Amino acid sequence: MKKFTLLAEQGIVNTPSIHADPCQLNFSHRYGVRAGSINPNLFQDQEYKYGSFGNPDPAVRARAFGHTKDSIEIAKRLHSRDISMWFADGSNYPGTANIRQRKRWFEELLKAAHAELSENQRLLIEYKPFEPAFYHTDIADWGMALHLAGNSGPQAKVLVDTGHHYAAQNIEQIVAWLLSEEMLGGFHFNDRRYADDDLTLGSIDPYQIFRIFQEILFYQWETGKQADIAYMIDQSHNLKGKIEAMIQTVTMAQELFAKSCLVNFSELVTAQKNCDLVRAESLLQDAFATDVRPMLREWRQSKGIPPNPMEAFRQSGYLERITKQRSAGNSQSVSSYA
Ligand SMILES: [Mn+2]
Repeated sequence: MKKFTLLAEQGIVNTPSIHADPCQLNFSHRYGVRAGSINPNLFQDQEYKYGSFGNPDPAVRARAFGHTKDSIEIAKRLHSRDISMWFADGSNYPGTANIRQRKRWFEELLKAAHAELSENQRLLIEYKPFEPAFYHTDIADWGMALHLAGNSGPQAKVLVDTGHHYAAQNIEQIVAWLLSEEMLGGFHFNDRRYADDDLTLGSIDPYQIFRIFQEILFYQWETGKQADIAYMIDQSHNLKGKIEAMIQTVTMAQELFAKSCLVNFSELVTAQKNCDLVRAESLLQDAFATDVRPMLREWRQSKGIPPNPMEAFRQSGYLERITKQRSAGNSQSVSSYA
């Protein structure tokens, strides 16, 4: 990915897949990439059927916390800054879970997890309204995640997965509020049509991602601060080739980010002040409608990478080579809702 797009230099690592030997992940020497976020897996084992941090059984809560502690330790060894916490915890039927008690357990255990961080590490708390739980989810929205992050300590921030909202929810407004509170820690990017579909970024609604980038750039322009955000990708490609889908994602993100850079913020502020609605709206629409692909091709060439990453990848023959090599080992599959 880095060779073809210059981006995507950090990978998300799910524990416990690397429990056996974290040093296997010696990415930096082998491929010039680093382990990015470490994600404790607190949802796959049957033991977590009734929850992890919110499980009524203290032994299960202790196990979940122990795994979180181990994950933070692995992150330290890999020089990984962010530990991303996503919980499948919730319930399927009214009356079956003590919502307030579970909230207190989350408060306690996330605070305890925060205490394990080294001073440069961060705890990112992700939210999701439903699935796999279909009645209540313990961290269902950004307000709950914000409360828990604030309660945990100064190094805890909120992680926004673009697919983890109800349809029609205004995600860029959530982003603007979290930026304003200096509580936006990172993104899991993907696109969706119905629920948490984990489709390729911008495949359904590219204007949505543009509007998110525009809010970030507007914040930076207005405050003079650099937003410290981990940009991550959380997609699931069952039908598309995974590498090609990732190249699509990165090039789409570059295009949408470049478009959002074209918004003239001083003109936008003036239009907003004067309640010139059409002018303000047009500033976004014109930027979004601009074809930035020729400029990106030039930028890539200036960096010594192929102007068309997808074409270069297809011509490299890498996929055919690796497919042949790995075909025997691909019979196992792992699924995840995160
Ligand atoms: Mn996610």
